[in-house]
Amino acid sequence: VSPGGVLYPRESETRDVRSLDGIWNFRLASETDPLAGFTHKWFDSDLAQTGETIPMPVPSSYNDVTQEKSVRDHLGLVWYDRTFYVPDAWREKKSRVWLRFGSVNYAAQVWVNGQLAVVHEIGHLPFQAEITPAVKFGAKNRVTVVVDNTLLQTTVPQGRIDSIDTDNGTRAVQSYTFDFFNYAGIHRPVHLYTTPAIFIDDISVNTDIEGDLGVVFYNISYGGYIQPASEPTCYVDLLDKDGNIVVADNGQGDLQGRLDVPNAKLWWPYLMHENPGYLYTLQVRLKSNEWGTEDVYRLPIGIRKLEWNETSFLINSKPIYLRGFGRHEDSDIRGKGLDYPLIIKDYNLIKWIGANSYRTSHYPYAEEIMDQADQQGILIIDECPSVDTENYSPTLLQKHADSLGELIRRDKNRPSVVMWSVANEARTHLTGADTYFGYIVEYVKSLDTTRPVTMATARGFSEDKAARFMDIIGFNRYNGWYSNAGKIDTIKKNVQLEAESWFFKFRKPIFMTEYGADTMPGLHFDPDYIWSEEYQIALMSEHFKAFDALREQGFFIGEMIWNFADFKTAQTYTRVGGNKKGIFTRDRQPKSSAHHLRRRYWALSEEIE
Ligand code: BDP
Repeated sequence: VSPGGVLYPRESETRDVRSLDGIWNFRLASETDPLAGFTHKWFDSDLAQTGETIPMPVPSSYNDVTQEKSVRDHLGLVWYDRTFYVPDAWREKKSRVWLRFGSVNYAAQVWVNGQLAVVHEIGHLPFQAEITPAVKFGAKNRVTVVVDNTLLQTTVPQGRIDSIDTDNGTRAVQSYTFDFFNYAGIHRPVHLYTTPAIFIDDISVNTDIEGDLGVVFYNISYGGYIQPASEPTCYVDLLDKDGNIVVADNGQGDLQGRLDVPNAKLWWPYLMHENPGYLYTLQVRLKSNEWGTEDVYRLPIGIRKLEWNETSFLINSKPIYLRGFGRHEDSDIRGKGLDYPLIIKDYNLIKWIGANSYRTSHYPYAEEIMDQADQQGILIIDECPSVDTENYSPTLLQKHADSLGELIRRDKNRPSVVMWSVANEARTHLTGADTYFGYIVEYVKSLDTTRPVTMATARGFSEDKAARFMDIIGFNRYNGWYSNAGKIDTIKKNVQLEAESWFFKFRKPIFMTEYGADTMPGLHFDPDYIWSEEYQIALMSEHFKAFDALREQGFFIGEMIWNFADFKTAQTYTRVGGNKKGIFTRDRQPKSSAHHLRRRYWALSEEIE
């Protein structure tokens, strides 16, 4: 993990933020000479001289935007660039200038005016660099990004390059076992922003509850300080939702401290309180006397307390039952590109259906999506990009750990994040899985002890070697689908038996992280028959019976259906236009199952909360 923080760019009286989103220039690497962009320095020269570009939206995946298969199925490098102006006023203020990417999938190298600015590997995570020395103030600048979507056995997630025989000779193709399309490109917003010379680099917050008292522990780090100036001092206030100061700084100027909030308004999940997702603002002011500068950053925080034991998971001392989904960042045209209307539509659907949670299967979601979870009180199982993990190696372990390190650095202050998920369906029966996941969990614990660690397990409880390291055990199982397709009378017993087996083996809270059935909207069969809307409902109802029986036993803490919405996958004969296990279609219209789930989730909420 690169040093320093990755605080989301926020405007303040000391910080400017500009968006570099829009239409960028784009081109694929040359097919005959894939490295031509490097040898001919496409990042240096006027691109018009080195080849044709096409317009490409940022943020977006590039795959589905054109009419070309060569773009959709491209393997390897693609190049993006655009120009932007840097105001002269930024130089006058002696600002530092930063460039930040919300995420680029999978690996990226970035130049500003021909100077290498930053490299980053692993998609779905932000990265940034100070670019002050490279920018031209009061003038036009160029940013160039080369993106590589190649997945190998040592990337997170893993993939493989195969060679296939075609009519025109052999061709390298990307293969992967995970079940979602390997969309690529600049997926999330790009920001240019400034900080003062001495700046707030990172903020860590933990909260606790002592009776009516909310307690906020904070730890601030700064950057840009050069000796022998006297060290900067830090002032921290807490503001309520309306912007009133509720706890003023004690005036000591310490970087670490504790704020006591009498009669604190707690952060509650959706449907457990009339004001779910109550957020305070931590206002941090860093002052440097000798330099005469100040930096101000305002971080939204929620006051809540998590606890877990052998049978339950509690928020603010109340046991929680998770009603939710596995999801994907996925939609028509933009693929995994951030889309504001889609973000809000999805939360509206989540609330319409009465859910209180979801898992960010199978990678970290955009910060703009996470912000809404904080604000609307949706509980998040925050998953790193490790899916179908196998072929355990030291290189993979290091990168997997980095993905978690970067995820925790990004999301550690979010009240909505209530568990870390270290993998989806890792091949935990393989030799080495125990040492590997032992290390991974220890690493997560070294960074955060306030949240439980989990994993969406798919191996059986007798062969799995990793569940013992988890605080909470999630399992994925496709009863009535991949096993016993069409035979719903096998579901209830099997789900119950498996959940009980996990519990009695490990004495930890258990939840079902995936179950479901592919369903073609509009396909009807009575009596129910696989792929029909009737079958999806019947399969769900059998699961509900098992869940209700399990809830009575006291250790079963939640159900998450696979999937919230239909999504695109690689081309295979088991997928019709992608995975169809959504209870919403890909364009977010309800299948019959959505109404069925809605009745259950609302009834559960009334019964439990
Ligand atoms: C599970 C995976 C998920 C798949 C799902 C399915 O965790 O990514 O989409 O199966 O096959 O094994 O629908």
